[in-house]
Amino acid sequence: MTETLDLEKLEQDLIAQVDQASNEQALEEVRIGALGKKGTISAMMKGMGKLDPEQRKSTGQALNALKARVSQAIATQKEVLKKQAMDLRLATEHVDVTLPARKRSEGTIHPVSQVWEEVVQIFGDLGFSVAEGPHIESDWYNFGALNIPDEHPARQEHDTFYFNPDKDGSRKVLRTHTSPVQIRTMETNQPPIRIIAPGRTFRCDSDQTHTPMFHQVEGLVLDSDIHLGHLKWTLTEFCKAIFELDDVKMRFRSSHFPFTEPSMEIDIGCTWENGQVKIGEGDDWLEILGSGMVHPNVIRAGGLDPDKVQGFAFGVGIDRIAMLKYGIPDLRAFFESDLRWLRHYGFSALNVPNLAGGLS
Ligand code: 2NM
Repeated sequence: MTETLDLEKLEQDLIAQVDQASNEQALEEVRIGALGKKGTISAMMKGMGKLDPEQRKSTGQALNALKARVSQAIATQKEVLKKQAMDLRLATEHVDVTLPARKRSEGTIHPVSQVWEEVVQIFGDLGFSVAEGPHIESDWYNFGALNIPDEHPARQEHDTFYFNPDKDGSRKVLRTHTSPVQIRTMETNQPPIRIIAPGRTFRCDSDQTHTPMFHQVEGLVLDSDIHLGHLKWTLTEFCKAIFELDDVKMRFRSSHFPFTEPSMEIDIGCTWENGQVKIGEGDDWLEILGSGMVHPNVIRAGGLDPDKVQGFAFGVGIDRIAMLKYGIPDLRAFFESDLRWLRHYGFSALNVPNLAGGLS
């Protein structure tokens, strides 16, 4: 009788503990306390060895039944606690999918970067690859190899930034054009060569239309049979593509550069409508490109044989194209890092120029 009462009391106790367990950890402690190796029910089961067979049978049955009910109560409580925990997470960790995904980026792509990328896309489509080289150059790569001898007036015209003399007396320069990249390319590649060299260039000059650092793309095509027709077609295609026009009026005007012979400056037709330039048609002209057939001395300086290899080269100002194409009036504002200017003239970083999308 006392035995039965003890078991009833124990069951009430355990069930109360189970019901009071407020989390899975507390419930697990209750389970260990009752059903674990050293738990109350387990201890009572072990103690049965001392009972006589009759008692052992009835007590055994009672204990097994108790164990089953307590186990069931624990399992039920476990489900309740699990659901509570999940409900709490769902209530506190919810995501409002109607919120904007991410704040709009505050940065913009600089017009120079935009045009740079457009030029790379256009020439990439024509089979050109991109070549790069150092900003600090030797006199040879910047001048000598380009058929500009020591006493040549172009050295003054280029307003070169010179470094202090090295130990051997030679003075390095900040490259005044990207042409040194073409020389380096000739030294390390065999024709056919089709490259453009976009990059920063430096001249000691600063006014409304000049900044001491500016951006150029130069190009070089060399093979055994390249002629003026290739130059004209390539640069006409470039002008149509960069200004996003089906047709563009062009003029190839005889000129002079030390590194090309013959040399041409290329103008495109335009009109002025109340202070704004309209590109592609009209009776005025805008100078856009310098170009020519690479001088034999330059091909030789690049380590190639001018009797076997010939081709054309050209140069275009990226900053100037950006001003014309996107109607930006003052060149100096390009490099002042004024956030209002950058927000106004900048491009979305997600709007990457490509020919299929019409560039800009
Ligand atoms: C220009 C105009 C004409 C030019 C020449 C070369 C080289 F290295 F191949 F000889 N690169 N770029 C060149 C020719 C550049 O810029 C107005």
